Amino acid sequence: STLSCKDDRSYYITTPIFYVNASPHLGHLYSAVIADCLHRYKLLQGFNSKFGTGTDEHGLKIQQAAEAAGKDPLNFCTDVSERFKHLFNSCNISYTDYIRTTEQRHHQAVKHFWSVLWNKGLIYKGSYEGWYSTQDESFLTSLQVGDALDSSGKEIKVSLESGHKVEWMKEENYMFRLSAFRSQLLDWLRGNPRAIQPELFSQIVQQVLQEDLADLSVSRQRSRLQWGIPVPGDAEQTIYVWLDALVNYLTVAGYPDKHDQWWNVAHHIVGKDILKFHAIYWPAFLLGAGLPLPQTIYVHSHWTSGGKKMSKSVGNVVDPVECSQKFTIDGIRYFLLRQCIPESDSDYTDDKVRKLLNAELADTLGGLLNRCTAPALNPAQVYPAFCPQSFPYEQGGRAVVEDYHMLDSVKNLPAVVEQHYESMHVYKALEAIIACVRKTNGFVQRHAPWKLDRRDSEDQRWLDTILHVSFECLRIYGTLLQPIVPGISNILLSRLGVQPGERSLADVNFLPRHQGMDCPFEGRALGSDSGVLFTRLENPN
Ligand code: ME8
Repeated sequence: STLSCKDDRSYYITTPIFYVNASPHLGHLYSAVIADCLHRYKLLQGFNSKFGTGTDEHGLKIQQAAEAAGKDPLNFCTDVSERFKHLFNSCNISYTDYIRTTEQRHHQAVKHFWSVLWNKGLIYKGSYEGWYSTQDESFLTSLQVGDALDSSGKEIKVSLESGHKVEWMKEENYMFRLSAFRSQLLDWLRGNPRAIQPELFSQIVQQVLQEDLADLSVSRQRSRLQWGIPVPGDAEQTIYVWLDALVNYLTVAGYPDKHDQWWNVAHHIVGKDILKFHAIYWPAFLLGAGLPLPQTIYVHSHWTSGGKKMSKSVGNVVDPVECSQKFTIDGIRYFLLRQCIPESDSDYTDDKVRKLLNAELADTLGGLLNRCTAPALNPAQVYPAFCPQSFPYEQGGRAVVEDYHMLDSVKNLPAVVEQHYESMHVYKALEAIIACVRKTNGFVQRHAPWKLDRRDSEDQRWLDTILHVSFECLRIYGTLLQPIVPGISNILLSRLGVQPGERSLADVNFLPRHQGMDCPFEGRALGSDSGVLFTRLENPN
């Protein structure tokens, strides 16, 4: 059937679409960088990859923010949406579609989607009574609500999960038959243990699904909420912003009439704050509409600052534009992906960024490239030749057993990295890469090529062989790092003389000379740019 027919060479990745009630912060950039990394990785693998991001512009929260700013809502949304777009452009987030929920194509998709659910009898008119958090645009049960004091010391009710204020609401609404989907959702998660990753989050969702699900209110009275898409056939009601927002993933895929190619290979990146919407509501809507479920929902935890979740309402946000100016764009991309473990929160400090980037990008990776390309060791400035007689230790060459261990690690590295990318453990991929870079530094250190004498022909061949092996390692590292630090990888590969058409994963073929094959790079002139990958950051204090 067309529903199960997957195009093996297509891939579709999304970020959440971000609320435009305030400017972007580092947490938003983080989700975008993960998605960008996976998108670029798929392109390197030869996939046809689509990457959607954008802004979520409807709902009560935006309506109130625009009112508070004294602005027309659409102008208000356009201003902030442009800020997100500008941030993503400046950080090399290579999205292929930037969606705004105020666009016409999206209105059409949402109305169509609503009508499908309506025609299947999954939406009915009812009355809703319960807690609502405008900040989270979320309905909560009394078990999810607790007591707190607001800033003026007044007793209020808050969401236990987010800490945001909730209010009691009672309205005539349209309701979606969420309760009918509980067992189908459980079957989906049990049958697809990799549908929600990491595993921890799949467990959390399965736990929630042990209990009955209540039906979900999917509209608000127009008198309360004007800023949104009207319910088809009932202008007195506005569609609930989360139903509206989730459909963005379909809009980008070409819904309602040409979404098959992309919709069958969809992957979502989301923060754990919006797990319920993506892992329960969204799959239930899709099942209801008779559409395939996403292939993977990749969930990540939060960046905190001063121990608290970075958020506009707490006021502890880190400005990503400032960060990229202080630490460079590749620097901040590297830090975000290297530091954050999806399963747990990470606290941000400038000091951590500086230490990590100095150690890994400047000293370890930059140091290796500098050593191997320095004119003192490489006076001809070419990709050095490998001498098959100098290397193998079984045949009287000079390599030692540790060198063979290093070669094995580097040879396996692309497969290791691939496996970590596929499970969104980008930090593990980076850990594996940097461990190999250290091994190559150890290899150079061990054989101290600077002590060899170029006038002695045997020494010279061994020196070139050491450099050739190091270059081959660097070529692999540069190729694998492209999705993470595209700028630095480009400097590195260009310095080695590796051309833009030789940088895909199909080109990695590590150290062919060691297996008696030709190496296309040997003897090539090095790139003339200095090859400074990352300039050490000074401590400002
Ligand atoms: O929830 N650490 O939008 P939003 C890491 N419009 N990631 C963070 C973060 C932090 N401290 N803070 C935010 C919405 N994020 C809805 C989504 S999707 C159909 C609609 C990231 O502007 C993370 O991805 O509040 C989180 O899920 C998202 O931004 C929430 O962004």
